[in-house]
Amino acid sequence: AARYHSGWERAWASPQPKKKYDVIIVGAGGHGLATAYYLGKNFGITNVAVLEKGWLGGGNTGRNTTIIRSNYLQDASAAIYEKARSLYETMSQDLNYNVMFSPRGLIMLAQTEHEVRGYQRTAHANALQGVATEFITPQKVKDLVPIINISGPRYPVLGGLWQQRGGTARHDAVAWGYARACSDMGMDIIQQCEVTGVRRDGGKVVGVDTSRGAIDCDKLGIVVAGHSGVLADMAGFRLPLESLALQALVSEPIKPCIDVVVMANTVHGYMSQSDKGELVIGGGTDGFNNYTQRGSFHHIEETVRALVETFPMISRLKMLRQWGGIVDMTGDRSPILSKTPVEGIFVNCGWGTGGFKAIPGSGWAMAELMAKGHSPLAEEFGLNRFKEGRFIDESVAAGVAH
Ligand code: FAD
Ligand code: PYC
Repeated sequence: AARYHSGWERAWASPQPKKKYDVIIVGAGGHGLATAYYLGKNFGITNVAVLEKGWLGGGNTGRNTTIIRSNYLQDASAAIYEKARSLYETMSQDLNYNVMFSPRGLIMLAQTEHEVRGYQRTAHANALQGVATEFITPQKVKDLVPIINISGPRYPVLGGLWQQRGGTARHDAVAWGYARACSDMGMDIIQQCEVTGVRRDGGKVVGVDTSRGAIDCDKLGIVVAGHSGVLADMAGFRLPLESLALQALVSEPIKPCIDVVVMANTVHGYMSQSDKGELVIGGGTDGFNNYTQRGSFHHIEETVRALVETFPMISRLKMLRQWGGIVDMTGDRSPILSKTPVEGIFVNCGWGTGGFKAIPGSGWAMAELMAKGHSPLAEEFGLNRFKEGRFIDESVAAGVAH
């Protein structure tokens, strides 16, 4: 007799690597998989392999706190993040995979006069960019989040930047949905396949060395978040990035008590409630560069202490588990989507603490860049901006303390 757990179809194939592909993408996180997906969907390029050293979605894509918003200050950022947010609206239908997109609304609290001015400015910029946000009063914040303490003690709530169509999605499902769609298009997603070297013929890429042998390619996309510097080193160039751990934690599950996402950037904490009832909580990055993909006690204490002032009821909660991911930080807190000094190698990195929300827009732009050599959405995010001093400063919109 068939057992309950038998007869399941594999969502994606598990092929042996071929000798050569038109395109290899290193990293089966959301950005790598979305890049592969749009290469196939928008440009008909399907002789593609996505190589992953661990399991797909096991990097930051499966470790983040799933916040989706597009309330950035600069025009180039608003364009790519809003493209991503709008693609999230129809992602479940597009992939025929339920990614549980939940546009429940998001508030960034203003808890200093400086933040009031900053977020009012962002609301005006967003209006010009066609991104729907508004600056709301403390009373409206309280109406939206009854559990909040708006009167202090150290930092009273003075207002908030509200994005009604911001929210969350199920992070693993985003990776799984893209992976299944890529596999259905005939692409090879190869897990447990670590890239250990990049092979060049003079100034041009010709392939990679991996833990499963050498594989040739015409074009290579490096999409490995916190390990971007390591891959760039293999290819013979440097990237203006630092890698740090960013941690998060969840409480024990409780009854529904907060149905929007709240970010409190002055006290350095943010919170939403998962469908299971856990409060999903995070704060700033570790204060030193590191590759430790795990949590630490000081982080729980710092983050929860900060949030308790604004949400006193969480002082009674038990925390259930914590974890960390390695984020890739640029100096201007904006991503890099770019050609590189090596012909045929492209990088998509620098999403730092905020790239989950960007996955579909980033994949869309990176695929266009790799297929055509240029992309309007990626234009401003090239490596040349660091030489030209043309920074896209999003240190406030990043929302997470660094
Ligand atoms: P990843 O998902 O990390 O994928 C990269 C992959 O490359 C990994 O699977 C890795 O194993 C693989 N790899 C590395 N080296 C090699 C190699 N040599 N060979 C083969 N494969 C390799 N963003 C938001 O927008 N909202 C949030 O609420 C949010 N919260 C966050 C909370 C935490 C705790 C963390 C850590 C991050 C958070 N982020 C958030 C940021 C977001 O998670 C990342 O920006 C995003 O997931 C990056 O996706 P990626 O596909 O580039 O990287
Ligand atoms: O980018 O919105 C964000 C975010 C929240 C928490 C971590 N990143």
